[in-house]
Amino acid sequence: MEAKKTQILDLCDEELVHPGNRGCAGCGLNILYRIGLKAIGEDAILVVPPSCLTVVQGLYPITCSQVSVLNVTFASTAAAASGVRAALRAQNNDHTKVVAWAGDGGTADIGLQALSGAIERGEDILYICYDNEAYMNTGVQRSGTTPRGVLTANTSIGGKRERGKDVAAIVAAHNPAYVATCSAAYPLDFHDKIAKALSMKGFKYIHAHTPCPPGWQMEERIAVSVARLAVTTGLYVLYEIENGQMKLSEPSAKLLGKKKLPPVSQYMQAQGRFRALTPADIDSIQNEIDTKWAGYRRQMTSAAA
Ligand SMILES: Cc1ncc(C[n+]2csc(CCOP(=O)(O)OP(=O)(O)O)c2C)c(N)n1
Ligand code: SF4
Ligand SMILES: [Mg+2]
Repeated sequence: MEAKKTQILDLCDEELVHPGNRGCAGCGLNILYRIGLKAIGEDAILVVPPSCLTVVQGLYPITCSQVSVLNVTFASTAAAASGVRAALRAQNNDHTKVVAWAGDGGTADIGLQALSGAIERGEDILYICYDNEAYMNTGVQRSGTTPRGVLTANTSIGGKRERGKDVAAIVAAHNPAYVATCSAAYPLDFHDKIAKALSMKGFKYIHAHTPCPPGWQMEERIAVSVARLAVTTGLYVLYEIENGQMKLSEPSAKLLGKKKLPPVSQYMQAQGRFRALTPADIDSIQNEIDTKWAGYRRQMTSAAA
């Protein structure tokens, strides 16, 4: 049976993130951090590498977070989280949750081998990657997940040449207990996926798309609507994978019933970082999206037959 979906008024009143941190206005990470901690609760140890999240959390003794946080080196997040779980096990503590929370640079690039090892070992941890699609904390350099054509501080004219890595698919290929994708435009979906993941044993992974106004070169006030467009145009797909079975989550599943999705150009034109893309580049991205959704529709039809 499907678990009841959390509505905004069901969220716990307690704030584990205080207002007044150093995150930019319109930051998608900030939205998910506040709502995510409501799902995680106080009995948790967060493991966080260098990233905008460390800036948001602040420097001891001034911090916005009401949970224990272990700051670790850039490459070691999943290995350090494994060590925290082992230390808790040695204390016979099976109630404290261990949550690694890292950016795309710390996950897709330098932290990838530690992540792969922790999944293979089946460590009992939840790993959350918030993906703002670049190294934002250090001034917007391209990361492994930066999409092709995006302009960053260290890409030349024409933007990034390579495709972005699909980290959720890389993780899913390891066959962990749970994989899900989320978006800052759907924070309650993020909340419920965290709650579900934490009810399971073994390695759980959540990949969350988070808009970043300075890095994506857009006004703060449109950040959430731009993140929502990534989902409603079919570019960024929200799903869960359990026991090897992929299931579209509600915001994406709803798109299956639509004859036509909004064009992806709406998403790209709202952001300065895509300005190097030509109309032909955008057409080719649109074709990839159309092909992907034709595949989902075929799967749905054959499952119903
Ligand atoms: C070994 C090492 N190399 C480089 C850095 C500098 N550094 C700190 S944060 C960061 C960017 C992190 O990017 P990401 O993980 O995507 O998080 P975001 O800043 O986007 O939130 C870098 C390169 C470092 N701390 N350690
Ligand atoms: S640079 Fe981007 S990710 Fe970092 S705090 Fe600002 S909006 Fe958030
Ligand atoms: Mg990043």
